[in-house]
Amino acid sequence: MKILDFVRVRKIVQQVAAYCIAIMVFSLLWLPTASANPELTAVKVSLGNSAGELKFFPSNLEFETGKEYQLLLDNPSPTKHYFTAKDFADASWTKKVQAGKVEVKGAIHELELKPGAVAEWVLTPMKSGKYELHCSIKGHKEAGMIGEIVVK
Ligand SMILES: [Cu+2]
Repeated sequence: MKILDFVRVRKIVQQVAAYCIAIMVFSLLWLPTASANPELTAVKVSLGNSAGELKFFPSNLEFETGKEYQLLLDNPSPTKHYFTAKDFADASWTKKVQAGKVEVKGAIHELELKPGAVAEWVLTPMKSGKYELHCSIKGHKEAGMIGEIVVK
């Protein structure tokens, strides 16, 4: 009888442990998106890369009108870059741009990101079309720091 109890208790302990591990793994998987608003669609764009390539990663972005996006920009490169998409910005409604502890409200046309910087641009594209994206630093656009934003 006692041995049976012991076996039962051990089974329960094992089950609880398995649940705990499952919950831990689950929460770890969710951690990167836990702070993000679930209503927003996150789109990540890197301005250059650590190798110093003059490109956007990715360089082709797709959006849908009327949908709210969280455009997550980062600059992993050793030089500063711009995310310039004036026509796209004009065709969108910007809720905010957040960088560090500063939140900027209102119309935004381009963002400058220094090396290692990250910024969040929350916007809703309002007009479909094809828009140009480029970096405004002299010579970067010509070197390939250009992209296309398609709004459907
Ligand atoms: Cu650049």
